[in-house]
Amino acid sequence: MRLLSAAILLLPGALALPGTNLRRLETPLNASSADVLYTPPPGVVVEPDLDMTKPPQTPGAKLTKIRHGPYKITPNSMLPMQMKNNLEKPCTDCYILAMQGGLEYEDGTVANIDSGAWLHHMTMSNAMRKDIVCDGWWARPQRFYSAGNEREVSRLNPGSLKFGLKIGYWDSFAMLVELMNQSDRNITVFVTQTYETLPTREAEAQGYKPADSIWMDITGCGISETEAREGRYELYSPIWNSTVDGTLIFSTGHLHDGGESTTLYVNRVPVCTNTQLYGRRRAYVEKSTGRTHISDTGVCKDFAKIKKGDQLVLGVVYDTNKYPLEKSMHGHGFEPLMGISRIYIG
Ligand SMILES: *[C@@H]1O[C@H](CO)[C@@H](O)[C@H](O)[C@H]1NC(C)=O
Ligand SMILES: *[C@@H]1O[C@H](CO)[C@@H](O)[C@H](O)[C@H]1NC(C)=O
Ligand SMILES: *[C@@H]1O[C@H](CO)[C@@H](O)[C@H](O)[C@H]1NC(C)=O
Ligand SMILES: CC(=O)N[C@H]1CO[C@H](CO)[C@@H](O)[C@@H]1O
Repeated sequence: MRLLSAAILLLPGALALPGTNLRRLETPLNASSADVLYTPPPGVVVEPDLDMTKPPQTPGAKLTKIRHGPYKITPNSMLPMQMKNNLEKPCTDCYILAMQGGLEYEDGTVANIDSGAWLHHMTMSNAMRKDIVCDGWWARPQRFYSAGNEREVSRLNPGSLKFGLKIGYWDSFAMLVELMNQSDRNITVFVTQTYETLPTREAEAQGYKPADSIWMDITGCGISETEAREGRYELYSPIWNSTVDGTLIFSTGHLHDGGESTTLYVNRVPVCTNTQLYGRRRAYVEKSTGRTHISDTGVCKDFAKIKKGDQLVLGVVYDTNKYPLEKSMHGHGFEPLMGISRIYIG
């Protein structure tokens, strides 16, 4: 059951459930979620939230938040995998410059660990584009965004770089979500995706070029999950021989509790390390136990150039002496591990 759901998670587009229920709302972030408890250690850069109450970072751009749901979750349970196809897009004939997933209650306040709600996983894909790494006859739709409960921002125009995901009429978005309720109440939540977008016709869009996403995974083109174990250890992805040339624009790392960092190697040279931060925000501290969970991932920006034939490997470090594993949702053992880095290239 668990494996099946994980397999489906990484194959958005493989399965269609009816009843896409979309609403467009513009609500502020809940203050408690934004409550920062410490500054990242030296060398770790965290991308700021996309904040609907402030003007977008990029001149000429617009922020749009799209809500998906409602999802009702009974106490003490994991909602079975939910798949939605043909999602509302934030725009057409435009570039997506930045994105951020979220989870909120009906009234728009943030739903997070401090009230028992977890955005366990969300993966967004575009059925009109092929995955660059897993591109055989079994090619998958391109996974262009994903988040665990850390809900990180991905940005395609950091610094002076001008890239975006170019979205046209035919692009078709799908989303897979896995949600968890650790509270003793029934809860109703909405998954949100906030986009910063720029119409291609705007003067500010001049000089922008389309980007793609690269999904590096310790299970290669597998189901992204591997068995949890105790101790300090490293896990590696298979080698991917690049089939593209370009600039590595931005990257994030996704690990589960116990994880310390992900590192991307190009021809065996480390080019980027994404460090996981635990409990940097109040919403990621369990109220009853004080236990902290991954709240942020350090990002890399404009960090390398690659050429066709370069060999890319993702290495991830787990250290369960430092950060305890997450107990299984199913009564015994631990949740499986993940090791993923999403990288944008243009
Ligand atoms: C939102 O933030 C306020 C103020 O910090 C807090 O009182 C409230 O409980 C939060 N709501 C939720 C649903 O977490
Ligand atoms: C949750 O909802 C179900 C029905 O939807 C109900 O039977 C149950 O009593 C509710 N639980 C709580 C704790 O409110
Ligand atoms: C990647 O390239 C190396 C050396 O060029 C080659 O030995 C290897 O078979 C290639 N791997 C794949 C999966 O194509
Ligand atoms: C699976 C899970 O997260 N269960 C939790 C649900 O909430 C209760 C009460 O807060 C916890 O005791 C469970 O561990």
